[in-house]
Amino acid sequence: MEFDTVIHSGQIATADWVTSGDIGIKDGRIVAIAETLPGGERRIDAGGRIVMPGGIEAHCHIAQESSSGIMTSDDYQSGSISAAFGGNSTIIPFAAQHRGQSLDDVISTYRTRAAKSVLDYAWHLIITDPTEKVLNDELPRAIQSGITSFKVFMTYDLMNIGDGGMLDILTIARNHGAITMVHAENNDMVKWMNRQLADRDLTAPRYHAISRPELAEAEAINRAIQLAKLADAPLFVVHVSTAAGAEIVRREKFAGAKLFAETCPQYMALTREALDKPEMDGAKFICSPPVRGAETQDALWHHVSQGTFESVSSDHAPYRADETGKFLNGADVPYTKIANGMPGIAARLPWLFSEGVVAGRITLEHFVALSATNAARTFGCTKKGRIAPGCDADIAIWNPEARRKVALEDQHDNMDYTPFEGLELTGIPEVVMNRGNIIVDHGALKASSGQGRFFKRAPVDLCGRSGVTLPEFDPRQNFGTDLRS
Ligand code: DUC
Ligand code: ZN
Ligand code: ZN
Repeated sequence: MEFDTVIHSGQIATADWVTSGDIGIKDGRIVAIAETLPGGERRIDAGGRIVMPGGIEAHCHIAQESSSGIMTSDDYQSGSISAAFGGNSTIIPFAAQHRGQSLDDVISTYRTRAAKSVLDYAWHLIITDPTEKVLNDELPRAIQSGITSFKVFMTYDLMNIGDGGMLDILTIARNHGAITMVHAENNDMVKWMNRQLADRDLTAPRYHAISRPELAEAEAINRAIQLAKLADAPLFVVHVSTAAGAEIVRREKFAGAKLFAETCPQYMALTREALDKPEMDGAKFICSPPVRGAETQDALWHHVSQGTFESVSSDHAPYRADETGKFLNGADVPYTKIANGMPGIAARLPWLFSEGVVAGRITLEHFVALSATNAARTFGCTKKGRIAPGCDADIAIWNPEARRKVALEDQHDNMDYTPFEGLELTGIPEVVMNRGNIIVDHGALKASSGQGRFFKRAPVDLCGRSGVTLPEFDPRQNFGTDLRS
């Protein structure tokens, strides 16, 4: 067979093995893996390099308005380019429903926005208004069209759908082969803390972290899991930021819940002291859930290396530190009026490689699983996130020894700061491919706007997990039928 591209003599890293060899690519697909392969219209010498699946960034906010109407600073062009420079071949941002909006409208809005992506993309739907029509008509159709995951919120008055709303969504997801992602923080605890702080005029950025206690996350994670168990539905807990939350996830997984989870670099690379920076610079580090203390960093690393988390995702939620983003509501406003989120789509994988693999906390195989393969499995990306014949040639070639310091001037997003400024990292993705097309080549962008494609995802594969059907919830006994029928 004549190959379009042969990647020659790399150290091929997958989620379960590392070996050296060649990869043959034809028509955008991986078609051969062998000790050596002949030919190739293009031959890439990967000697001394790691060849792995391009990352799947499964938690990022791109061209998305917050519930209070603040647009992220990245659109699909800058966001996807930044992702590619960070070693990703695929992005799964959110398409957010605001109350009163139909999901058909949401999907068509994001279809237009995403037309500029340089990488392949899919969406998780954020559901804030689970009306009868949304539940019984729009969501099943969305799943049918290959959008097989939703995110729901347990916090924020404009987004929180309540426990009953969650049960409804979880049930639709279960019945139609989708997975529900959850932002788990107890809304009333946060609101109560906000009032305590406001009464005392404590409104500087540092109080953002204090207003969202670790207990609020742990309580809500536990509640979300119990709701998912009652509905016998899969659940993905996003951006776990606390040791207590991670511990609950670990315990419930071990007990058999259909449970998946992620944490993010900011919870292991930063601490809440960042919010104390002078002159409102702390606002750059406002995100929800908030960054925590140094002891949390160690605990989360422990959970990453022991397998509590499927993924380490960026939660890239970029708002510039100016009047278009963080300070849209004014330069000196209380933390409650400052946009929530920070950039990180380019830093995620280099940081995880450096602090994880190079520092000896995780194996290279585990790095591949956390950055791509597990997200592919959990979110039904059947052709992505793996180096295997038949899969899309979504590949990243890494120089594992190159060193650099993170600096704003090297970023490709549309931001005016990086929260990881000055971090010294080892390991750089030098070449990034999407469907066999080179997107990034040694620091140069080779892609043009719009060459990424939407891809349909399969019904969610529960990876053989048994699930927990509680005695109280036996659909056949209670309803005389399996709810699927
Ligand atoms: N949740 C996110 O996942 N990202 C930004 C803010 C939020 O509440
Ligand atoms: Zn969230
Ligand atoms: Zn997010």
